[in-house]
Amino acid sequence: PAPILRRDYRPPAWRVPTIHLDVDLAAAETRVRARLEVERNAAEGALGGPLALDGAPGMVPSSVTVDGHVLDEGAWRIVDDQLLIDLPGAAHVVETDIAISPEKNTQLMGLYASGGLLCTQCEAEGFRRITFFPDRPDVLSRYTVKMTADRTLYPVLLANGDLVGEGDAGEGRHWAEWHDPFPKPCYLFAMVAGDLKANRDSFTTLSGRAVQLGIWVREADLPKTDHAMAALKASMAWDEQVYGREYDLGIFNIVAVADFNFGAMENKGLNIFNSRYILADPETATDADYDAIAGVVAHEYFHNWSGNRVTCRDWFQLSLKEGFTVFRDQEFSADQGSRAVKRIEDVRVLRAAQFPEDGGPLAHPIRPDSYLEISNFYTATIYNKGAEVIRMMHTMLGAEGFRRGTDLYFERNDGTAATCEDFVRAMEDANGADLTDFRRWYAQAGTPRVRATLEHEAGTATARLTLAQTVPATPGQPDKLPMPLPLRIALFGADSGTPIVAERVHVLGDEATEILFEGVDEPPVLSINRGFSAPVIVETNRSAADLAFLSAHDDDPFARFEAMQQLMVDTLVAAINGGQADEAAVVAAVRETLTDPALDAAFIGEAVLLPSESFLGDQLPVVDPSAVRRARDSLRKRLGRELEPEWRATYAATAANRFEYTPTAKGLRRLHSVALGYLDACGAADVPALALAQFEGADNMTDRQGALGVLANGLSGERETALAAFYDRYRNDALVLDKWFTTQAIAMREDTADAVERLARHPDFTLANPNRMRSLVGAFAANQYAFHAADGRGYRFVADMILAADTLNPQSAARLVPPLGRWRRFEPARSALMKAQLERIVATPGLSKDVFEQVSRSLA
Ligand code: B3K
Ligand code: ZN
Repeated sequence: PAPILRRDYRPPAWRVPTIHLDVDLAAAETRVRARLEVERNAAEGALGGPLALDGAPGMVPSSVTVDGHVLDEGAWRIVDDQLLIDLPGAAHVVETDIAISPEKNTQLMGLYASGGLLCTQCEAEGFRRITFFPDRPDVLSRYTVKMTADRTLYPVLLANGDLVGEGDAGEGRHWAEWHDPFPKPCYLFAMVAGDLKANRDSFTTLSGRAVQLGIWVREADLPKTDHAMAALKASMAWDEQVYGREYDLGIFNIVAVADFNFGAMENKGLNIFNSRYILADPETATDADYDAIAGVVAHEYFHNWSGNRVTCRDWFQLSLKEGFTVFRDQEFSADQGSRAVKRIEDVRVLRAAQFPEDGGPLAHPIRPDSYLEISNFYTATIYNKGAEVIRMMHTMLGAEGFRRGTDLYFERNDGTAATCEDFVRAMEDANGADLTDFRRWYAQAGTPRVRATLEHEAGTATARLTLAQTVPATPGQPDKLPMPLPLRIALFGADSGTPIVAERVHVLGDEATEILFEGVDEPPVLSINRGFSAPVIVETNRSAADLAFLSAHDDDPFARFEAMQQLMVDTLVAAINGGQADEAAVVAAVRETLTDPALDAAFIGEAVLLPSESFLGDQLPVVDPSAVRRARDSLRKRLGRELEPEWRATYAATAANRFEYTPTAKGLRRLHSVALGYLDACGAADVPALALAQFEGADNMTDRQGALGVLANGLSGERETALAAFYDRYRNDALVLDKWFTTQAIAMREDTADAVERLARHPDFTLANPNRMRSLVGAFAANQYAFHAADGRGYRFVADMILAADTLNPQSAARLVPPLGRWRRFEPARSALMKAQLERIVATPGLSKDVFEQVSRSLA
């Protein structure tokens, strides 16, 4: 298949200002009659030719009508899944009629069945699986949708916008008609039919309009919707306060479904969610789940402006809505809880998912230049690096300047399909700024490296900071230009322990620069990229002593965390390379953090954790997962042993009372389980019993899962007791059962690969449900040591799963490819085994475009 290129963009030949859908819903067969008012696009550069309506493979209309006349079969044709109709005039009414089968739809794109529900997912190109339509985001239409269905099976009928009519349809059926006054691209269309109950609430907007809110779930799940509702209302208020953006319809509905390809979808006025991002109560959801729910609810809500009111011209502009909206949800969450801990978590995600992508065969700029299958580009680069690029503009322009920029962006582009360029230009115009070179962030892939060297001259009391950046070559982009990046920098006095140069933002625009600091009369310690102001890798000439100092004294909590991480990384990398590793410095620094009364538990719980095995692997030119495991394990045990009294004291001091969902209580729970993990590492004989007691006595899932995770890594009899008890207790709760699979897939044990192969044959395992698939296979592929079992059976297993899943759900299957795609990073034996599996996959006949694209790029 030929790739789609960004530079080939042309405005559409035809516009579709209005569409009426008449949908007769049933799981086996649904009939869709569409009435499109089309007009030739007069815009400059627009395509010419016949009306081309996208469809899916095998789709054939049972009739096509133009201006009320049924066309003969010869008057329309299907070419490459498009319905082509030659139209004589400039405006016509085109009607099509088609039957589709939701229950046979295993891809979960278009209209599909999930449990007893019928629901839709259209982004990016799912609408063409429902009806013939120009399925591209720059065709905006007003939708009227009439749904008819069996009243008993589907008592609730929902679509976008406002309910404009409903009634009886005879023979046990009923109908509802919805109208959405806002023109929208078809990827934002949604429709749900099912036996659902609503948690109802309301929100009064800034200008005093009342909005009816509904979160629709199965009746039994209603008690688990309060947290999502609170998050929705908080998001609505936050977007008014921080961005001046008000909700614009009278109704805002959310529906939770069990089978969903990703997190959630921002359909206008009718968000559809993976149930894992809605349902929560203390018994079944962890604190991390609660936080993720609030973040995703906010994200989808914020899309109402950044995505829906202003949408994307084409899919190459995806980061326009996704990067910006991730930035918005990150800031929302930071404002709701601990800003420092939120930033630490976000940087962890960036480093775990985006940096490896940017350094591997799938690297692409946040505004890509080509794709085969757009579903493959919903990546950490588009989302998370995209958010970092927005954040850098926020840092450089300041909060007020940034707000002026977004105001202008919304004002200029409201109701249109815009580009990344429109966003940057609004930032420039609102601030009189020049972002010419900054635009390279949209065009160039690869994580920049910044080398920072600080030299002190005691005689002249000066310090000289040399900064140099390089942007590595990535596939298709051998040569790069420097990219302007804002670095927050401060200096601390090593003797006085206080700041000696206050924080400033330096925008490194060139390849190299020098900054001179005067009046530096004691040895300075460099604090740089504070708050992770730029998404780059910073290398410095700081000693272990400097890093230990910063981990105890920096006044930026993120920088404190970062100094500790760097100290740990330096120590572990030295150990992996068989060199001199200063473990004692790490032990001392962890002790200091652990016992610092000024620090809160949530922060401590993050700071004392060792970097993950995969992150350590990313620091090495060639990865030997066994060497990484050995070094990390040895340091973990030493931290456990040498600080045993401190871990015991911490464990006791963080013991919870009754469950509360507050930042303080969350932090205590986090540190409690971290302390248990270190006690386990020290090998104390009472730990399995302690963990089992925590497991059994817990009144919340965070404590219970924390204890289970510790037990699952070990060999004790308590391990089997707890895993069996967990299964018995939650076997009927799919979201919790996912945790049971994941806990075993991420276990740090020698036999994890065996266990995972066994679990794939468990009666509760299925590839048909994306959450379940990810809970086992995705989690396993992220367990570096287990996935990279030296005999290659982890690779074979994941390749088998990719091939099996591809016949059902290509989008989900393709998401399992990147761990294998990292084959060039591993020692030769493993590397060859990984490559052989990719070659096996690509040689398989009948592969989807999704998997083909990811595997062939990985091998290129
Ligand atoms: N916009 C959707 C993602 C759609 C993914 C399609 N493969 C959810 C989100 O980012 O909010
Ligand atoms: Zn999004």
